[in-house]
Amino acid sequence: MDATAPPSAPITGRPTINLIEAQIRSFREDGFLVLPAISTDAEVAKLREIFDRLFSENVGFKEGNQFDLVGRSGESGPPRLKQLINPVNYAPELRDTVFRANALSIARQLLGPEAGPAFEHAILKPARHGAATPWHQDEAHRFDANFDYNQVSIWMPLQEATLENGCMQYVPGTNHGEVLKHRSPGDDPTVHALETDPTTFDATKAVPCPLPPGGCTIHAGRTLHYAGPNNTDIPRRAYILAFEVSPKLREAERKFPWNEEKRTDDEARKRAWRKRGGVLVEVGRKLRQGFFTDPKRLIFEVRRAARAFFK
Ligand SMILES: O=C(O)CCC(=O)C(=O)O
Repeated sequence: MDATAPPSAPITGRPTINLIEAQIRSFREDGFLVLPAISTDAEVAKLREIFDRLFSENVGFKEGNQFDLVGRSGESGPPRLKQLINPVNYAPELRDTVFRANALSIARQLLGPEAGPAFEHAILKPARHGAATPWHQDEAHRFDANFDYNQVSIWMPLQEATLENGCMQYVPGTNHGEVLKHRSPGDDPTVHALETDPTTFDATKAVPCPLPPGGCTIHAGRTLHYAGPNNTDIPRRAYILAFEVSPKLREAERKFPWNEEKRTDDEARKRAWRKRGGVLVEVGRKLRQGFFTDPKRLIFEVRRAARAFFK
């Protein structure tokens, strides 16, 4: 999913879990891993309340940070796949969680000690009419194709995740390939989501990953994944923390034309908000996060800001 602004979330708690060698090997081979628990029951119950409030109050909408991933511009009707970018900016109590401490520790085991938070998001598939999240690779969403990315996403459901409500599904081994051709669903560039061209992979190899509340899946930036529609009477909520090592400028040029074509309503709202002074808020959030202390990160951030400005 899109990484537009880093969360302002120092991580203070101590991790309570560690991966073993076999899990690290399995992640490297398959591009994903499933853990039965990364948080506690009490924390998950509290997070459910927080996210239900953030989604019902539509926080971040004017900043372009809350939107329907599969909605079309001008379409009326209830959203079918709501996403909130960097919820920690709207609920500071999310800064200090067992989930965050464990997720960072796991990310460092998988990516190396220099890995840090990249961004975070929450996804709500409403009861009965929650839409499928199309097949995609997260790296395809990256705004600047001319960097090499090394990232992991740690996906935690806030209730049981099942095939019926849209648990995560992965195609093993796709983490070793290139970024595949993507497009906007229905070839409509006003839709935020991306989908992989279905002729470029074999979806019959998908592995569904049902989970208890507070369990997690971990996937790499190129691992192909999908989550089905929510056909149950209960909303399917997920909280996702993404980590990365500072992206490095590539030698060979690369293009993600599907992103150049995008014309989403949330991006228009974000641009308008930045012009009204939101850009200062964003810089403040990045400063708090320490994004300007690592020279490689700084090059990446400055270049990204310049591209967003001149787009
Ligand atoms: O929660 C979902 O439906 C999809 C999540 C996803 O695509 C991701 O975390 O990269």
